[in-house]
Amino acid sequence: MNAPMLHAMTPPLAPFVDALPLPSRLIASERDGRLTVRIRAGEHRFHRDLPVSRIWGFEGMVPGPTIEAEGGRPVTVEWRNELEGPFPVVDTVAPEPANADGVPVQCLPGLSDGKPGRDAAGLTGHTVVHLHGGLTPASYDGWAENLFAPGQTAVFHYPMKQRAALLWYHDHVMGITKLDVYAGLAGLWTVRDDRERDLGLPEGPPFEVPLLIQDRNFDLDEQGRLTGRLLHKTDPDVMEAFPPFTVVNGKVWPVLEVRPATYRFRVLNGSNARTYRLVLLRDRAPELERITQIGTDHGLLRAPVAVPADGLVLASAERADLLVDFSDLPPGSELTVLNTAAAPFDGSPFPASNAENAADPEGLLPYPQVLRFRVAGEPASRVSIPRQLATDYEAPAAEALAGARRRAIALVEREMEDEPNMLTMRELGPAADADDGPLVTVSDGDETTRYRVVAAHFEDRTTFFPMLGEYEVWQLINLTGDTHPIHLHLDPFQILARRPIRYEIPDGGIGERDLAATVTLARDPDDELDHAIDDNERGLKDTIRVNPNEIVEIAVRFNTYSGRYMYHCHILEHEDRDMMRPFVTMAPELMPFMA
Ligand SMILES: [Cu+2]
Repeated sequence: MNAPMLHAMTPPLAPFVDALPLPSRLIASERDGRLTVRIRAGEHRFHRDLPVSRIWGFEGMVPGPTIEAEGGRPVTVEWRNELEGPFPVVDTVAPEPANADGVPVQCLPGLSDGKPGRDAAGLTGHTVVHLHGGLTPASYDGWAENLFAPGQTAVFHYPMKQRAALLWYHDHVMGITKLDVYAGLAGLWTVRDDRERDLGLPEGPPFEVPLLIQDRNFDLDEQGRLTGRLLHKTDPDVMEAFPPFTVVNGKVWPVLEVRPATYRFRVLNGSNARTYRLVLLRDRAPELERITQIGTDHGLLRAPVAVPADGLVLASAERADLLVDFSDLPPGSELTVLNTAAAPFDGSPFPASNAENAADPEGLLPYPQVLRFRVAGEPASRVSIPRQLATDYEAPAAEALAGARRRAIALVEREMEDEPNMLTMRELGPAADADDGPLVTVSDGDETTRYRVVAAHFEDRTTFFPMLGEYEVWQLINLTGDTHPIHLHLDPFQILARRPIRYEIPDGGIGERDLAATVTLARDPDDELDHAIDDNERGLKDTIRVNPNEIVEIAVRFNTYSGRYMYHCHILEHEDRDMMRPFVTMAPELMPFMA
């Protein structure tokens, strides 16, 4: 089938017919900071024309309730695992990447001749909850191996000593986060504070609206009708699931009625793997100038920024706090949010002016629709956007970083026979002069640094022991063809640089543990990326995109709690297949006692 035919795929569900649901709210201050959340099986309708789906959700809902907390006011959550089987998602690997017509199977509902995975069907409901973006003591951070079984309860204390931000909580079980989150185990968590309130931004309904964006697929019955049964489908070429239906707050392609006013959207990409590049269109033309971004992962930016000219890019787990101005629009106006990012995402640009033509089944983006706004009702006041937002952080000064410990991590994809590829983070340590084993060298033209791999798998020994209060510079070296959103638990970090690289990996250079690679800090002639830091990335981040042919440098400083934490790629299929490593934050006075 040729490309124009592929462009003509008709969605099997009508877009923009369901109203955007607003997740229920659990306001901690109304319950003296003590919350109980039951984790349970439930039923959910993802679209008007779909049968009800079985899900696993917090309070049995998709998404779970939005927990609203106040900075500095601790919240205790009793997470009660009341899950019961059977596991609601059918997991499959289709035997071929495309069907007989050449349509990639990931663009289609149904099993595509894949067998329902028995391992997933056997899951009984072990879970562990992580609050993403939370400054949380290690015991309550949701270590991926510290599971609680159905019938067990975990009481987690969240000090909430942190700035106002949009966080989210989700399952984090070793090896099956991709399945548990896909089944519905995710919810939003906002932290508010007076500093943010003083800015007079919309807070709560109707003008502050959370948008949790995910992608889902569904099974078919023998007559080829959608059953509503959740389907996690991958294929022999693509080990991540990129389902065709975009779901916002639990509905496929919903519509939100807005008044002619300024709205504040708190956006989270909660998808397993898909990166979105969001473009707002009216009358088929982009109107990105309606959008002002005021915040990122860990809250307010120092000053408002425009979104990038191609659109707002959000990889898995990234957040954006947006003000969108509808105030000049007559009733009946319609604006549509489209996604222009093909999958797997590799950072390639796509002009917003061409967003209407973003459908790209080959790029596993058969339906670019995300959400529609319909203007109705009485005008309301326009929000004047403060020119200064946050004053409580600055870019780290050069002096502060001069003596900082530097760490290097190579992101590596290892091709496997007859099973999905393995992705790992190879922690690199200095190679001895005499060391001629497999080495990673990084040269900038003048100087060459020689490394060898000191840890490759989650269960390898810990090599990162950052000291509380001290800056470190972490270098993330991407030696794969895709963009990886790298997430650090605990404190936020700031991006320092994106540097173009070219690299060579000799045949057999990616071993089970070893790695041989020659990295040069210079642009590859075939490289089309600009490797720029977007304005909206110059805030407090906890998840950063590392594009192909790129080193990202981040300034990391853990200030809060000592203990064992994780950092990982937030593509859930990657973190489950070993793209995750531990680190232990250390109180300085304990260092002399470390062997
Ligand atoms: Cu990844």
